[in-house]
Amino acid sequence: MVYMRQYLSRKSRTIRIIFGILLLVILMYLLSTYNKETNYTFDSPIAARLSHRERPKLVSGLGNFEPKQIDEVEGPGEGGKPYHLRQDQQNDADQSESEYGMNVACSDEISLDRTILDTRLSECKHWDYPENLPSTSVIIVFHNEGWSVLLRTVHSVINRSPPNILKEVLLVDDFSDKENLKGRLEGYIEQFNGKVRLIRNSQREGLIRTRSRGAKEAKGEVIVFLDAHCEVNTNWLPPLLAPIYRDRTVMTVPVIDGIDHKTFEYRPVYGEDRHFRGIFEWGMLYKENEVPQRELSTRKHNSEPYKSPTHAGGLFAINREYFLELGAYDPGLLVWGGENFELSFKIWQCGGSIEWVPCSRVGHVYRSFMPYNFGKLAQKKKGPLITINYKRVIETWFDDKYKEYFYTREPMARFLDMGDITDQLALKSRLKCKNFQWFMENVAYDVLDKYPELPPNIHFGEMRSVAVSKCLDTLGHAPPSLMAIQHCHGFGNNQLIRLNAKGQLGVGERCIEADAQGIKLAFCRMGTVDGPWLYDENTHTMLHRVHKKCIALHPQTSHLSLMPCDINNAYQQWIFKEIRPK
Ligand code: UD2
Ligand code: MN
Repeated sequence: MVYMRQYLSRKSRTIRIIFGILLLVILMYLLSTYNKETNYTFDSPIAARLSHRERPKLVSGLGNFEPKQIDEVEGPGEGGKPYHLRQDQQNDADQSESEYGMNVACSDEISLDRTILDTRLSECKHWDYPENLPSTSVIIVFHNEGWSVLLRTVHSVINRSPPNILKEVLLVDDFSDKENLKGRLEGYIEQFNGKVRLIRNSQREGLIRTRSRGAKEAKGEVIVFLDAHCEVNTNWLPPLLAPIYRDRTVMTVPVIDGIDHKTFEYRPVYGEDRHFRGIFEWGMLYKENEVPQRELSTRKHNSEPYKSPTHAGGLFAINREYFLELGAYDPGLLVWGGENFELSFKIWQCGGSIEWVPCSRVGHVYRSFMPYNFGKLAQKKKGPLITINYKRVIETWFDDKYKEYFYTREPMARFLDMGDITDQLALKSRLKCKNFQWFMENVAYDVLDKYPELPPNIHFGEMRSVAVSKCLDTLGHAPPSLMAIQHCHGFGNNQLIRLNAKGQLGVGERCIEADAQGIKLAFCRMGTVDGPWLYDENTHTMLHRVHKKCIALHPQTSHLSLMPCDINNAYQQWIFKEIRPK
């Protein structure tokens, strides 16, 4: 009995001690969260948006991740300044520009660890993010990139990412044939002690499939894709990861600054107070539009993330498993183009969202031209690959009404073979994805303001002169530029003229207009789909209703201009002929 009592009192003492310790732990925890709440200057976007129910997820507190200080360094291209080669290096510069579409000779002179301009809003330095952000694989796919440009991308990621969050940089070589990329790369990346990993395709797959492969092979919880000619800016990674930490179905996109392809100058893309987001026109050209008030007003601070209908393609972060659950990219999309829309529509329509993150900045070199061909994959296809990709995307994700706008803008696409999209449609119904009308009303509500619904075409094809049997042609010149007359080649392209039911005459997304100099290719007036033209099916003349004159070809000079209409003059007569893809 005594023994029993002793036992009980010992037991209750233990219980009291345990209880005391527990109380102390709870007290300390409360004290520490109290400190966390009061210590930071700004509401963190993540803390601010976490509801009370979600808050316990924030197990390890908040951190700011800003570098202590950034030293000023002198040297070529330091601080992101432009670097100009000496006169006697000009040959190398020209040679590398024609090989790579950028001045790799200039890049070669600049340190792989160079400093760049911090282009962020000053507010950005004050945000706090969860300390236990998801581990991240940065995936860089490349095909025949310049050595120093590719490796500066890698160095910038290593130098400017928190080491405990950056799981790896995964380089995926899409079958490059340049000797240095084939031979020296393995040796070079040894200095990163396994943090940089390299895998290679055994045949050319194109960037889209190569990215999907990278996603499968990556080890991080989140994957971030970068083009192979980028430099990430100060503290770029935590702000990209925080929204994904909050919600794994958010894809995040950094703001893309420009790196000059001739001088490697690092330049901020827009001024302090302006925010842009990704939209599209009906020919599926990617466009950026100032963020509408409806979206801006949902935020408290100017540097907070905002929602965007789509993205440029190259640079973004996404939860790896979520990306794979969405089927990665449609494997039927080949090489280049349209994959940005496919992923965007899929994410939004199937329950996820896209946010652009002003506090995450990454520089990208826009090349002067595309230095590679599309390889064997493209040769097997009939017709232009990019348009085929677009067709797959719109046939999967658009409603019928919107598909018509695409075919009005890209009439030849109707005749292209896009392959089988059964799997894509099955995924769409399995994930119970919403229709395109929902997307247009709730997400991409600014698209129709800029690119209204398109009236049907009355004619499309080549516009041939009855007098000389040659065709109206843009000569591939950028607007504003004079139109000309050329041998009819029957391939469309610069000779694919469209006339719509509201009198707009155009080539692709551009319009044909007339002024004192002649008949010109011009930018269409934003937000309009009409025009001044009236085609007479009987006399074959093209009347400008405002000037009350007709398009005429000069018999001697072949110059095109407006002249008083003369229905019997063959130099004012035009025949439309429909073109089919060859
Ligand atoms: C833009 C995107 C790009 C991609 C493309 C459409 C940005 C800044 N860039 O074109 O990421 O979405 O639109 O598809 O948004 N590459 C390969 N295999 C190939 C061709 C290219 O691995 O067959 C690599 C290339 O080395 C580069 C990346 O893919 O690292 C993107 O190619 P790009 O830079 O030529 O595309 P870009 O910036 O013109
Ligand atoms: Mn690029």
